[in-house]
Amino acid sequence: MLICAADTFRAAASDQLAIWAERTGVPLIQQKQGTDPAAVLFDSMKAAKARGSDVLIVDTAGRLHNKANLMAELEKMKRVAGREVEGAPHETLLVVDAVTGQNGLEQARQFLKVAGVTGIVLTKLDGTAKGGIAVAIAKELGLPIRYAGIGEKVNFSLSSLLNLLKLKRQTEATSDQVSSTRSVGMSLAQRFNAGIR
Ligand SMILES: Nc1nc2c(ncn2[C@@H]2O[C@H](COP(=O)(O)OP(=O)(O)OP(=O)(O)O)[C@@H](O)[C@H]2O)c(=O)[nH]1
Ligand SMILES: [Mg+2]
Repeated sequence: MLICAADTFRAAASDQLAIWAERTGVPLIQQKQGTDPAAVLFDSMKAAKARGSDVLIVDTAGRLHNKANLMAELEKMKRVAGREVEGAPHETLLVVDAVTGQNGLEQARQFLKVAGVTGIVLTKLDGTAKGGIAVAIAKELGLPIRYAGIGEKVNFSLSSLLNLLKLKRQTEATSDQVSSTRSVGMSLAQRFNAGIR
């Protein structure tokens, strides 16, 4: 697995991601602030191929759906990904904060159109907001809610994740043993359960 820090817009984005990469033991490809995100993506795809990584997770900068140039940047990234690896990006997730109001639906509609979003990540469910907008998006646009964020923790190292999965299979326990979906570990667990590599 490899992480690509393609949020080159916000000064701290790459540094924050580096902390999570370190905590989870996943290598990170980053470049200096202001670099074309499609260029970081290109390098990351080359690196993922060279290292034989099965999964490349790409973090992109948040943007307003009505900023045409920023939406075009996303389109470009999608093109670059598809040129380097057939069928990529295999999944494009839109992160929706649970406190997002009704305009989340319009945002999702635009991101679906431009970036071909395939699923929703609903964050901050540990707060008081219930994230009803994600249900509206899922219903109206037919997008699955793939992950839910309930606070920021790393639950697993890779080895403890594998142990957990073994344990889960033995006990046929349900996924409520796994409490945080924000961590890379949880994504792996879910992918494993779903039979996706
Ligand atoms: N309570 C809570 N806080 C969260 C959760 N996920 C993220 N946060 C916090 O929300 C803030 C924004 O998180 P980021 O990960 O920077 O959000 P982002 O979507 O990447 O933002 P941009 O890329 O700048 O658009 C940070 O202060 C995080 O610590 C969550 O599931 N629960
Ligand atoms: Mg971000």
